[in-house]
Amino acid sequence: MPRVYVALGANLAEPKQQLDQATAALAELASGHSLRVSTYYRSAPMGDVPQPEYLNAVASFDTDLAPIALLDALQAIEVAQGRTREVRWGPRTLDLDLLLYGTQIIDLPRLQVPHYGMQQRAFVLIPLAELSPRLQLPCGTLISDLIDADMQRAVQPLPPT
Ligand code: PH2
Ligand code: MG
Ligand code: MG
Repeated sequence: MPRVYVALGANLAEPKQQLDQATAALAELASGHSLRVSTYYRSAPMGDVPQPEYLNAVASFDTDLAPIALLDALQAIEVAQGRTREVRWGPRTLDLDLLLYGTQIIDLPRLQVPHYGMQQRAFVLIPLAELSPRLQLPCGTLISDLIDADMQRAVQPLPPT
């Protein structure tokens, strides 16, 4: 059964509650008790749209769902949590991005895996490395080799409550 990695992001409507609720929904997609979730990290918004800071995390789990069925399930969770059609790079109640699906490379109109931006984004790589420090991308790149000191400084762990 493939292990999948999903990036979570929120910057509207109580971001911490959005991530907590999304985590509970992801548990329903996970086989057995395979769901793991990173620390939540605060970061400044990437991109040119003025908007509140983000809360980001990464989840991993094992699943029987095929890639498109998983994408549908992730989008249904986004919609259930109030996601509407919005501007690209703009604010959102919840964003769930499929980062990795086992070791597969997927290039479909609706789904590109590995996620196209993940290699450059501190708010993805830092929580990903927290969950799986020795993880490799399908191309063989170690994610730990993509992280530098600037990235470490770009995210602030949210203290557990
Ligand atoms: N998502 C965006 C745009 N900008 N910035 C941060 N820090 N985190 C995000 O998840 C994010 C962003 C649109 O998906
Ligand atoms: Mg998205
Ligand atoms: Mg995104």
